[in-house]
Amino acid sequence: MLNLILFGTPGSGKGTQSVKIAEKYKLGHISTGDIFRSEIKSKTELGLKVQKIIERGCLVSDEMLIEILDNAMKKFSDVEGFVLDGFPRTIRQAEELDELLGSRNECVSLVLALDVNPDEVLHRLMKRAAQEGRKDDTEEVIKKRLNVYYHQTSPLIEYYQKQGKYKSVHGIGSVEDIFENICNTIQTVR
Ligand code: B4P
Repeated sequence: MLNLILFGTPGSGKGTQSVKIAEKYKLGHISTGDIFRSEIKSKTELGLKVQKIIERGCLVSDEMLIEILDNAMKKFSDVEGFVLDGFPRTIRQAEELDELLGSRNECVSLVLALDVNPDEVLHRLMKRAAQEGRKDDTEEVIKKRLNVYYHQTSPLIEYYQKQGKYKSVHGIGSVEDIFENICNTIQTVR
């Protein structure tokens, strides 16, 4: 099984590249952000709980996340692994992911980090805000999300470097060129 984590700041291209990776390598694509947006849209109990948190640019609590991930994984059959997009985002989520995969006799194969500078991120997300109107894509909330990333999520870099699983890919350029670099990096663990 190939279990990949797509890692990077908000707006680094995780969602964009994950879709392509899942298709090419026949992986189940799990985007925790997409799951939350769908729950919010359908006004489910979970959606109502997380809406305000997401609109403020904060992280949803770790307690909720692992159950959501476990349920999402169970929905896939006939896949050759998973590409996790937006998960884990804290050390606790990473530890729980290791446990969950361990219980299935699997592990994280590779953490692929998309390296994009904050100015480019802001530019991309402001552009998306104009096109899609996501409530968490205002300048103020984007800055908050970047701040949350540096404080709560970036410690994962060291966590996965210690396991020898962290690889960084240049994340600026055309979607196709970045995808090609990602595929070359994936080949090193296959
Ligand atoms: P996400 O949906 O994961 O939001 P994101 O980090 O902004 O990534 P996204 O996939 O949207 O952007 P992408 O980089 O692909 O999370 C939203 C919120 O949900 C979080 O803030 C949090 O509140 C909550 N949440 C989710 N997971 C959680 C967890 N594990 N724990 C706790 N809370 C959680 O793309 C951005 C833009 O760039 C797109 O418009 C795209 O078209 C563009 N782009 C992509 N590649 C490009 C390129 N090469 N060049 C130019 N533009 C490009």
